[in-house]
Amino acid sequence: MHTPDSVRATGRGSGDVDAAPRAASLNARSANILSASGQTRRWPTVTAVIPTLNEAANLRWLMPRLTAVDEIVIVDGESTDGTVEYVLSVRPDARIIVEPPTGKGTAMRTGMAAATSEMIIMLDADGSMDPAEFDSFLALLCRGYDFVKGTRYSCGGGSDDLTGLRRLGNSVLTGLANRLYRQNWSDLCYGYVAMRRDAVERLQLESTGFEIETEMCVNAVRAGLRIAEVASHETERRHGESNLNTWRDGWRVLKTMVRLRFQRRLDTRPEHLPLEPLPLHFQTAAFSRTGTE
Ligand SMILES: Nc1nc2c(ncn2[C@@H]2O[C@H](COP(=O)(O)OP(=O)(O)O)[C@@H](O)[C@H]2O)c(=O)[nH]1
Ligand SMILES: [Mg+2]
Repeated sequence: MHTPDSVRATGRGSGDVDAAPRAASLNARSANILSASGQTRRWPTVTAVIPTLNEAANLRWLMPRLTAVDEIVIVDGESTDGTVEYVLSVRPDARIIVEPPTGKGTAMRTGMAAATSEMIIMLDADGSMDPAEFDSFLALLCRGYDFVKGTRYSCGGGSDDLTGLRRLGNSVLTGLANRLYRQNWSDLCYGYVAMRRDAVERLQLESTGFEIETEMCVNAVRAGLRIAEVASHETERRHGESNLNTWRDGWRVLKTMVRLRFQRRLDTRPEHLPLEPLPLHFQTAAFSRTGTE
């Protein structure tokens, strides 16, 4: 994993075309919100972690929509299409980590380790995952869940991107994971995921490729994390080709979930705190705040 000398952090500058809406949005996030019980609660800080491999064309769609986060971490696999230059031209405050293109899993682990906010949201750079859904993930984390995974198979979710073969493979792998780990998930192989930053270490991730999504889910079980699914709609990748190979990566997912099933449990949290209801004011703020248009 790459160390901080490859991290570039720059201050906000005049080239930041979205500075005004973002500033307004961040003010809304950091404002204290009066709860029903009269106590004030604060939105947690949020880092978006985004792996990129030649995604400049797609980032023209995504970057202007990343208004409601406190930190953006881009882990770039030495893109040759101007990905890094584009990000810095519109978001000079983004943190960019460049490392060899050894797989999405490696990139995500690097990004999670670099994130500094209380909550982390992971999404692809290809424009298939909409930041307008951030609040659905964050609301569940705020209630006390540690790990919230998007699902394209519950009411309100969907996919324009899955081929028939991938859909079948995902369904078989999800069913198997549910058997092996006694879960009731509806979608295993989906990379739109959010977690508390203190969950990162507990997950003890080692994957290098697309099987990282499976490893995150099954290690969340093995570590005793509180897991929730939330509906998400995946659109088609906007430009370019997927880097995923259905057979090769499906096989890696299968091997990962079977291998981990027979390893010792990870350190588990002794007991869960009760889930908190979200006060009404907090909910209202959650669903009116994301400025993505
Ligand atoms: N840094 C880095 N990012 C990668 C690598 N492989 C894939 N990605 C990124 O991971 C995300 C998911 O990849 P994608 O090709 O969209 O896979 P799909 O969503 O499963 O079709 C995209 O944002 C890619 O740019 C890699 O080796 N290094
Ligand atoms: Mg994708």
